[in-house]
Amino acid sequence: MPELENCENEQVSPRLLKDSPQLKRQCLQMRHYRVIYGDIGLLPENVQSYVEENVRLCRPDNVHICDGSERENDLLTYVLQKDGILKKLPKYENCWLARTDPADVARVERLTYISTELKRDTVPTPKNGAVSQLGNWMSPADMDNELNIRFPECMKGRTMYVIPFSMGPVGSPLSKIGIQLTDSAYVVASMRIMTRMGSNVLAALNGGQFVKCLHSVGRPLPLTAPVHNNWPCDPKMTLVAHFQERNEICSFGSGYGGNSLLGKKCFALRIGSKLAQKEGWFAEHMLILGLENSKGEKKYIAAAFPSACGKTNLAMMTSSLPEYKVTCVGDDIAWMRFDESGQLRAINPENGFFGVAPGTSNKTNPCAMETIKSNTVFTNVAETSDGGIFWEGLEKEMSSEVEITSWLGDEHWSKEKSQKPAAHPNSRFCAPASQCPILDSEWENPKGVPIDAIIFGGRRPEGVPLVYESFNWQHGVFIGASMRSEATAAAEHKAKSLMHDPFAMRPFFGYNFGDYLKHWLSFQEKNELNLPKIFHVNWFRKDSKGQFMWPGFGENSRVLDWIFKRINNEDIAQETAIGLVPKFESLNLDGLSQQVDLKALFSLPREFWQEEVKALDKYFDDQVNVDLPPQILEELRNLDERVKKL
Ligand code: OXD
Ligand code: MN
Repeated sequence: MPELENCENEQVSPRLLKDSPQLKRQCLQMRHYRVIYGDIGLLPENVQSYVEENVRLCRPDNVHICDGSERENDLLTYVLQKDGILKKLPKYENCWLARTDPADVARVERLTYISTELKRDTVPTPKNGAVSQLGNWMSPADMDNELNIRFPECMKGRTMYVIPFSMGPVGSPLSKIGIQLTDSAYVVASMRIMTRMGSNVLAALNGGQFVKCLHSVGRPLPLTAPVHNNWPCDPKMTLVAHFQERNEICSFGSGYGGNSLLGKKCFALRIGSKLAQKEGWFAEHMLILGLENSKGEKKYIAAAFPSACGKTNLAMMTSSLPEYKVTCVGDDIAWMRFDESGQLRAINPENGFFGVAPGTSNKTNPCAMETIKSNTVFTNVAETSDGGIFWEGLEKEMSSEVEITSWLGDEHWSKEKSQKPAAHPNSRFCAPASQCPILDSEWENPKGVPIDAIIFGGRRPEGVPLVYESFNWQHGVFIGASMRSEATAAAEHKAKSLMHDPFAMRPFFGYNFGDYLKHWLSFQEKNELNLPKIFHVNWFRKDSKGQFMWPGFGENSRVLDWIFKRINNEDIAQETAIGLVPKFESLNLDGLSQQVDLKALFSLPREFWQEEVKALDKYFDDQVNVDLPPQILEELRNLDERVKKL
């Protein structure tokens, strides 16, 4: 095991410290905690103060300043194995399995808050006292009280890790820097994959501003109650707070994914969307893919789908049309900004994939399977007796000889006899982007990639056609606002219920959704901008027998082909009540793996669309109320008129 650096415990006069910043730095290392890794004196002054302030609050025994090195990673995996949190998966190279407390398995939306002085800056006021579905607000003063119940001494007996990280390529003008303080080594190991983390980030920070990210699992030592699965957490006290006015995130009680890897949803979307509104750009829940045809012509597309709707599969798609090659820039988040020539450009602020494991296989996503063969942390998947992993969807890809141990530790799991799935439905792989075999060559271009189209989509079993294009930007914004999808296991909601999920951002808005819509609409007033075309897709329509009407996965390239040609303004679209759909002969169906009924796939049942208009009207009226921009209402009225004529 690597050597640790030791310091003495010692008390130093506060007056002396005040007089000499240099002495203060040296003495900091010798207070009531030990700096066991790194040199606190080398941190920029503003980072040092942030660390110091929270050391005083959380009282960790040790402080570890992350440098992102291999040596550090070896140390962390050693500690995590010793603590029983990570288990090596010998079948693969440098792959690890973590199993959480079964009470800490997903994002907790109901415990996730945005704090602003004015409630209306966070959420629209719903009609008739209804509860907002567009975010949770708490005043900064009340939130500070909540945090004061939780954070004091919460890291006693533990190590506080200081993680300097960059969202986006280090030094890109589109990137932003955060400092996360956490008492979870699992979080450090995951942040190392999901962000650019380490000493070079501090150099790029160069004394500038950063987003403050404080995280604790909330289980100081010695423990006062048992920990399940060696996974410390405190579900009863879990709280994820965002202070928009001070660019600060505080998360308590959960070690899982979006609750604890604060660069992802908390920073890149909730804090990010507010920064984007202020600074004139977009922080969106979108994948970014490159699409190149056989003539070498290339387009980049950003696509928003709710959690667990196949974003990773689309971002890494193997095209079934041989004339197209898909490349991946990102699978979850896009930061986009118009450049000086009016072209929208996007970066993926992340550095890895935190993908939903179940359903991923060599059939559905061979590139993801290749990506996760090494250097990957798996969480809540099942384990096989030959030292590998298993989840629902891999049945045909493993030998019948091996035994499966479920994520809950059921050692002889079998589909037939076990009541529960082998892997948790929200189990994940966390893998470096650099391992993706189809990673786009421009994915780290500090200027971003040029975006030619934006796609919105969701799981819509009924009524919504395979693809349609908006009439214009404003209509496109309306389509984004109108997104609905079946709930999935990524958060605590019941699967299969149809939820409104505008822009796939419902759990991630960092400010009032009405203002968010105004922000999107404002770009149509800027004539100098080359606004991308906007589309809506639905791979999930079912027939009367409950069968999917479209094969999906690689066959979705046929839809991308149509979108590609529409970006080039080819005359292959026909107008309908809801938007432009393909002239049927323009969809390339050569060699399609399944017979499809195009008429049914594109049908627009009048009753369905009338109900849809009603549901949207009610949703906008109840939930967005007076904050709904009039342009969205105008689009809804226009849709209503067109649907009447169906
Ligand atoms: C995710 C999510 O983890 O959207 O990407 O829940
Ligand atoms: Mn997501």
